[in-house]
Amino acid sequence: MSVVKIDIIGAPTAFGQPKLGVSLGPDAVRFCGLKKHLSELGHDVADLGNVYGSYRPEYGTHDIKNDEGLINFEQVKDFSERLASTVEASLNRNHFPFIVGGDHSLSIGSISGMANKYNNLGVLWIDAHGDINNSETSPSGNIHGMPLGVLLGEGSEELVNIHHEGAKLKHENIVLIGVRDLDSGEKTYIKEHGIKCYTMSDVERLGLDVVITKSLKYLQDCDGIHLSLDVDSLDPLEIQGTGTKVAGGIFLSEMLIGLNILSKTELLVSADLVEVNPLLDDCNDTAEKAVKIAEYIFGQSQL
Ligand code: NNH
Ligand code: MN
Ligand code: MN
Ligand code: MN
Repeated sequence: MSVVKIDIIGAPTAFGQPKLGVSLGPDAVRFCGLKKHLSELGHDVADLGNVYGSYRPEYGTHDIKNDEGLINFEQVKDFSERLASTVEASLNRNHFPFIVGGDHSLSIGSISGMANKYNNLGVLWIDAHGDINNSETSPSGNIHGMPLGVLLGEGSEELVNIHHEGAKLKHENIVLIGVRDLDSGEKTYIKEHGIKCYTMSDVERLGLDVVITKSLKYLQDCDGIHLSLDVDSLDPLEIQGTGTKVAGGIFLSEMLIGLNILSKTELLVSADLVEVNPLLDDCNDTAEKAVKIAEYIFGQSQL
């Protein structure tokens, strides 16, 4: 990619899932030299620090369910509003918002913050999971399993209407990559709406580089592309520090080859890197790998 002004935005939320520690993800990634490594690629990098909502994630509150069965609904809503405003302000300065999480519910906020500027935003969702549940289909009540559902206008109206009213994404502008653990309601939803989906078998068959190339072609008429990368897309043999590991994932070497292709498109305008949980990790190894991933998103290559 050409040189960009990257705004690192820490999103230390943990309310979308039950495991403590994921709110430490942004700092764990910073400790591995995120800003320095991205600057070395020639980009102009600012670290905007962390976005905080009115609730502290250190104190587990995982017993608060609203009447739709959503866990920590108020906390997620509050955090999403604040993150959306920070992301929108970054875009208004023509910067590249790079949101480091934090659990994946943060994408409700990050992508909602994109929606005023981009009304035809494409999304690459690299994840072991679909994250396309809603209050009706979710087996858990955990909002980190619902961001795409919310952004497509499904389920809780209050979450759907965050930052501005209505759905922020179109079904035909989403590509799921690396999925291998879908709930039954998610499978039905994906099929019914014809959502583009490269499962882990597709990735194994085609290679991630080909999958990314095809995805970019599919999204070529979008006005921008947002990458949302959940580190649980990677194989648990290589990634310890994340809350919901699923066997049979993408290996880091292959991820970097795929991201190298992605980094070449000028359509890429924003990204989330989520679900790094240092309390589940082995000596901050996952955060180290997250920095490698970030470098490749922003154009690192072996030559
Ligand atoms: N699909 C499950 C749920 O909705 C798990 C989601 N977990 C994730 N998503 N880590 O990326 O509860
Ligand atoms: Mn480096
Ligand atoms: Mn996810
Ligand atoms: Mn996941």
